[in-house]
Amino acid sequence: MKLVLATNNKGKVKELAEMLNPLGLQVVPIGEYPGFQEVEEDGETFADNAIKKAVAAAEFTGELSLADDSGLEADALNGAPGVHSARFAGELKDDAANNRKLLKLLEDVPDEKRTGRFRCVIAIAEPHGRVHTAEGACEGIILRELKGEGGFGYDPLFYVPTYKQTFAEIDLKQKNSISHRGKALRKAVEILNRLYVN
Ligand code: ITT
Repeated sequence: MKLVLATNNKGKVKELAEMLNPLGLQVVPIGEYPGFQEVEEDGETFADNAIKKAVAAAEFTGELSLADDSGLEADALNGAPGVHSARFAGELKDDAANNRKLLKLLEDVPDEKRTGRFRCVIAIAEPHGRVHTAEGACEGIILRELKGEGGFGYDPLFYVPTYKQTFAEIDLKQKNSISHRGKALRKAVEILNRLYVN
């Protein structure tokens, strides 16, 4: 059975594939379906947007589809960038510009108030059928400067106290073991195993 990954974010694809490939489903990125139009992510919650992306992909491809909507919430910014994480600094999705904007907004925020979390909602949609969701969160500290070369997005600013490292300093397997996406994915894998894996 095919499982379409309804994301154009290469960082997400790597992390999702690492955990989904062992299932025995045929995991196919949406990029392999020419003509699929990126949906407008105008939902108020991660769940709204994840469902919208998964349903659009399932209807376009006629295959079981999985989408991820995720983002970083800074407590000192009342939860921003949140659902606007990908385009925080402007219309283009620009990780470097997003990180610069976040650093600027948090410039005067003292260390003890630089708390935040990544959140992720994964939606799995059948073509014209059921939709399932699974969520995960990971608490951390937003640093004052970038640290580490790996990962994507806000990873170099997101410090995990238990590892004493940022998400950009740990490897993909370690990140999946504690991250928002890893937690949501483990729940999604349970759903896939129960309902769709023979
Ligand atoms: P798709 O909609 O195609 O999946 P996207 O990047 O636009 O790709 P989102 O709308 O869910 O996806 O935005 C998620 C943004 O949140 C992402 O672009 C990063 O800036 C940030 N983000 C989410 N998970 C992250 C992670 O694990 N590490 C670093 N940044 C992350």
